[in-house]
Amino acid sequence: MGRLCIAGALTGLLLAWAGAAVADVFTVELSDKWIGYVEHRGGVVYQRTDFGTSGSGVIDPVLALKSNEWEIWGYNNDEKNPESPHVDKTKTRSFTLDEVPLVTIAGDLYRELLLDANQAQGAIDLTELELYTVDNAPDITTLIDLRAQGTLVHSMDGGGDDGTVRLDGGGSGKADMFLYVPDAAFTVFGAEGTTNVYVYCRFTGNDDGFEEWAVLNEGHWNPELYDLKIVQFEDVDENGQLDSGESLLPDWDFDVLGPQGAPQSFTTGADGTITLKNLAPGQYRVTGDGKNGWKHTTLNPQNHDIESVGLDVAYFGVSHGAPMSDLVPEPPALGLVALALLGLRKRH
Ligand SMILES: [Ca+2]
Ligand SMILES: [Ca+2]
Ligand SMILES: [Ca+2]
Ligand SMILES: [Ca+2]
Repeated sequence: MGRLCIAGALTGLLLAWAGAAVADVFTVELSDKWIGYVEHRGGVVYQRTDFGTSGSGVIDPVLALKSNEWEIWGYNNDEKNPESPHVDKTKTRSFTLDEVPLVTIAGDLYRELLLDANQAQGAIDLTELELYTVDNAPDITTLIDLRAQGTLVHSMDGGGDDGTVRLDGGGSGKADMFLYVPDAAFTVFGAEGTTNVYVYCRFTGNDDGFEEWAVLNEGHWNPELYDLKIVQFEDVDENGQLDSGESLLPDWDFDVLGPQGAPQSFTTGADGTITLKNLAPGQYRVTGDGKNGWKHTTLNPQNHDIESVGLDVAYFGVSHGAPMSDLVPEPPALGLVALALLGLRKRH
């Protein structure tokens, strides 16, 4: 699935969310290193991360699955979810809302959960995720009871939609995703300390244990959510998309005109990108300066709206050769080829 397809899926998701009755099947590719996060269903944020968990001492597991089966599922409670054969009883327990860290995003409060998936080969899909609150009841032992007695906080699916979040999994000790849920979405019963939180999840494509949900002792929150990332790539096949094998290009200039007024100039770094941090909300007009002997293969300039959260990555493609209107194309300069090769290095 190409990156622009991801954006299309996101757009479809948002349209489906806005329309409420429009059914949609979509996959959010958090396994794609360039996609930092998406906003999903009522302001819930799924953020890709490489956050290290081994030896940090700050991770407190609440639900773990440890099966190697292709499809696995479970939820947390003190009875260790006897209904599911996949639950790791040593790392699964009930927990209450006061244990879930609060973080602030653009002035709004969110609750933070962390997922560390593990996968030997390829990607693993989180196909179902439901969060519930239940008043002072840590021992619900069937999924039917949980869905009947719990107050729904968030579901990836619903309204006829079927969402999937694809993760690369990686090894143990490296988390895959932060989940940020608006604090206002949680129904609090008597007190946060007696409001139990349930996480129900289902994965497919699994080939290796463990999948583990945890809370941190302190909220983590990555401020990159306010950022706009500009990506300059060599669009070899001129299809307007950054495809596998295409290079990221350092030392390309861009002008950015933000809501504050005067345009500013930036140059792509060694990784072929520019990241503008902590932006004020508003519209940003990004113009690629281009270079002699190259032509644009994507829209230039591009307008990007920075809101509280969103998918703020601007892809700019160029390819060798003069614009179509020129009759005599120039051969690529060796220096530019060398720069392009530098851009081949992937970020990790
Ligand atoms: Ca992992
Ligand atoms: Ca689903
Ligand atoms: Ca696994
Ligand atoms: Ca391409």
